[in-house]
Amino acid sequence: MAEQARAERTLVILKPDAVQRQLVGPIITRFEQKGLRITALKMMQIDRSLAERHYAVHKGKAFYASLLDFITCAPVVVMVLEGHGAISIVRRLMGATNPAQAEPGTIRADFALQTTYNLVHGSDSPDTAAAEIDLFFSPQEIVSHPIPLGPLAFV
Ligand code: 3AN
Repeated sequence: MAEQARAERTLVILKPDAVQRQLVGPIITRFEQKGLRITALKMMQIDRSLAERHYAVHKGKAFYASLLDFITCAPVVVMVLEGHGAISIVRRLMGATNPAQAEPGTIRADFALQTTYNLVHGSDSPDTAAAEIDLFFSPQEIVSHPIPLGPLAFV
């Protein structure tokens, strides 16, 4: 029998370019169609301090300042997605960081042209996911809902 991936939660951010280009719906649709469940969702404006904490790992890199400017320039949509293997599945659906190298069929390949404006963020490991979820959501904002009976029971 094939090994089953563990049910996981991951943080996804639809960045300012996704909101301004009105791609929130199409991007969320891809995650939902895959079978991932939304357990938290909100629109917000990321302030400088939150952006610095979220992107701390990139401090010192050439693109750090422009990354902070961009993520704080306009509203974003943040969400927690849940499902078996959610962390790696979200990253595969997103595609490579540079949209020019992303596989066709991925979000970044299909909707974006350049790395600076690559539409979407997804946590890259279980530890990062836990820390990022904690950064953006209080426990009360995360609404766990069991998989209903019926076709969805198989995802
Ligand atoms: P990913 O979002 O694919 O995990 P990371 O974590 O390496 O990629 O980078 C975080 C974000 O920083 C990217 N989504 C992108 O917006 C920006 N970024 C990464 N590398 C570059 C780069 N070489 N030039 C400009 N922006 C970059």
